[in-house]
Amino acid sequence: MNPELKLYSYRRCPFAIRVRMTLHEKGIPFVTIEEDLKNLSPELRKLHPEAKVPLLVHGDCVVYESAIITEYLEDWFPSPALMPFTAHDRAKVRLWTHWCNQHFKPHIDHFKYGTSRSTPDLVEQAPKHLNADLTKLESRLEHHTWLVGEHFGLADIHVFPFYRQLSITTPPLTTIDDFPKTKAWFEQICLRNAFEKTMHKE
Ligand SMILES: N[C@@H](CCC(=O)N[C@@H](CS)C(=O)NCC(=O)O)C(=O)O
Repeated sequence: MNPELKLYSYRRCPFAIRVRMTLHEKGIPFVTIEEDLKNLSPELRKLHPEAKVPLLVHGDCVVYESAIITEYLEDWFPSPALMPFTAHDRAKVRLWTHWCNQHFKPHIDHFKYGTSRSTPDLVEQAPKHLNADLTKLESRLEHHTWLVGEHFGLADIHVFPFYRQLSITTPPLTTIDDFPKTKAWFEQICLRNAFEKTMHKE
C-alpha cells in the first residue's frame, strides 16, 4: 500500500515542522492541508480527538501526535533511515523526545508566553531552566555532531523546531549565544534542503 499521504499542518507549529521535515528528508510526496489554528477545519476536528495539528492520513490509517507520526513514517518508509539501528540508540532518541516534550517545550512556553499561560513562579524560573536545558544540549554537542549516534535523525528532528522557536522569541533569552555548539547544530540543520522545503511558504 502506498496511497497518497495527506498532512494537516500549520507552517510555524514546531510539532508539524517535525513531521514535514521527516517527510522531506525521506523524499515522500504528500499533500499539505494548511490549517488556521484559530478556526480548525471540521474535517480535522472529526479526525483528531484533541483537534490539533499535525495529523496524517495514509490510506485508511489516521495518525496523530508528531513523534508517533514520524516513527510511523520511519516504519513505512525506512530509507533513508532516521532511526538508529540498536535498541539502546533507539531508546536514546525516545528519551530526547520525552525530554523535549516534558521539559524543554514547557520551559520555552513559560518564557515566551509569560503569565498569560503560566504562574509567576514558573515564568520567573524559566530562564534558569532553559539554561539547564541548553547546557544538556551543549554537553552532548560538544563532542558530537548529532544528538544520537553519528547520523542526523529523529532525535534532531524532534528537538530542533523548539530550539528554533526559542531562538526567535522576543525579547530573547540573553544567554542563548553562550551555547555555541548548540547554535552550530541548529544552523547545520537549517542548511539542509529538507529544512528549506519544510519552511517554504506556499
Ligand atoms: N502533542 C502534540 C501537540 C500538537 C499541538 O499542540 N499542536 C498545536 C499547534 S502547535 C495545535 O494544534 N493547537 C490547536 C489547539 O490546541 O486548538 C503533537 O506532538 O503533535
